[in-house]
Amino acid sequence: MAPSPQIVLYDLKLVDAPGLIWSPNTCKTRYALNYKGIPYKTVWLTYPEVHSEIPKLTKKDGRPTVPVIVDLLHDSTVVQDSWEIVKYLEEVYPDTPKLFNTNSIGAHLFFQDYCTQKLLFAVVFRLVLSNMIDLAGEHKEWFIKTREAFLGMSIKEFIGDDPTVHAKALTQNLEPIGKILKTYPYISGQQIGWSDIVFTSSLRMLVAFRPDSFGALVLDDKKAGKQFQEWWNRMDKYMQLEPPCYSV
Ligand SMILES: N[C@@H](CCC(=O)N[C@@H](CS)C(=O)NCC(=O)O)C(=O)O
Repeated sequence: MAPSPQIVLYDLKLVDAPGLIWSPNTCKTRYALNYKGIPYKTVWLTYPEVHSEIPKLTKKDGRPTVPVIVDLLHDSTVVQDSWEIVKYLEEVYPDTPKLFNTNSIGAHLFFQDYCTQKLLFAVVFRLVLSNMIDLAGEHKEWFIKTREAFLGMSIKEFIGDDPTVHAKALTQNLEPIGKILKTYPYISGQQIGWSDIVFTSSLRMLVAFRPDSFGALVLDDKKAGKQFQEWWNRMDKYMQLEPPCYSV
């Protein structure tokens, strides 16, 4: 019999693309749960639902975001933020495969920041934002307004006029990561660690909205040769939706 879910994962859905896995921060938690083999179920929220439902769970002010988990095995503990969640899972589920191998937590945090700044904000978000707007359905106006407030500029300014600038920046910012994969099978070394989950999750947004660019700019990256492709294949089994045995 399929195991009952131990965790409820709150994830983000785009109205015109239900079931699409795309949100980088929620992917980090999803792939960590997959890697650790912890049974979970997903509750999908639209952007406005994140803003109406998440504060009820977290009882916190401030910008409501997902991922959030509710741990049904531990007094329905609520944890918000992908970084806080992985630290929680490492501590509360010590018998599952580890993501902070040995004493490397600081290096994983540094790499997470690198991916957020140099891949997601500097490049990927700019490449995919117009695709996201197209799929926001009835929430399109809301989405544009809240993104412009968050970015402090218009979408047009943020995206810029020349997409080749972003493509070049991606190639440049991938270079140090490709170098690691020339020597090691995983970014974390001989085995998967949090940095691998973070990098996969940052790329997921590009895969979801611009698979052509993902192929051309990442998998076929000239300097890395086949390294990104081979690493992506190694990570594949952890990148699934809830494994079927986990569904309720
Ligand atoms: N530092 C947070 C960032 C979470 C975050 O920005 N989540 C996005 C989805 S990837 C979100 O919920 N956005 C809601 C909004 O911007 O309105 C984490 O790592 O969990």
